[in-house]
Amino acid sequence: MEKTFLMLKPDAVQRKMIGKLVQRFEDKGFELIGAKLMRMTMAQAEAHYAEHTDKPFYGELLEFITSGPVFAMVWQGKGVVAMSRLMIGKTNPLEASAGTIRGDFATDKGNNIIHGSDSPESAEREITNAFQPEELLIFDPTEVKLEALHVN
Ligand code: 3AN
Repeated sequence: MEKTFLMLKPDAVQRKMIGKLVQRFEDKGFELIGAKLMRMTMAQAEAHYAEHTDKPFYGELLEFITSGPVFAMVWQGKGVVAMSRLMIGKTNPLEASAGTIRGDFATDKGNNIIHGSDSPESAEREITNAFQPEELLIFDPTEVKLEALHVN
């Protein structure tokens, strides 16, 4: 089953938005299989943003993401990578539609509330960078269905 790495950035934690942002993904129907408040080390930040090394904003990016606690999460579900990117909205707040997280809560390209993996391969790499395997639950949708059948 597909997984994605979502990370509420230091601005979201500071603005006390953890609850309402987690709620959006729960409401959508995805499964939360791992979550923690953490402070990214510089090494983790560099690994996370490795593809942006050449960008002019790379230094700012590292400085911001290590500036305070982040809330790192692993979510599971069908199409969770693409669908959570839709729910997050475009990087440029001028292009992020109302109703998306960035459209509703962000005004800045850098301090933009939340990160979401852009592919299942990135998700795998980003999850490994932030979580130990034993910090993640194993969620099997078929077992959940069977359990519900027993109850009824
Ligand atoms: P996204 O997070 O929407 O996938 P990417 O992968 O293009 O965006 O960029 C990674 C992060 O770099 C963004 N989340 C944003 O915080 C930062 N960023 C992107 N473009 C800029 C920019 N022009 N100036 C400052 N920061 C930027």
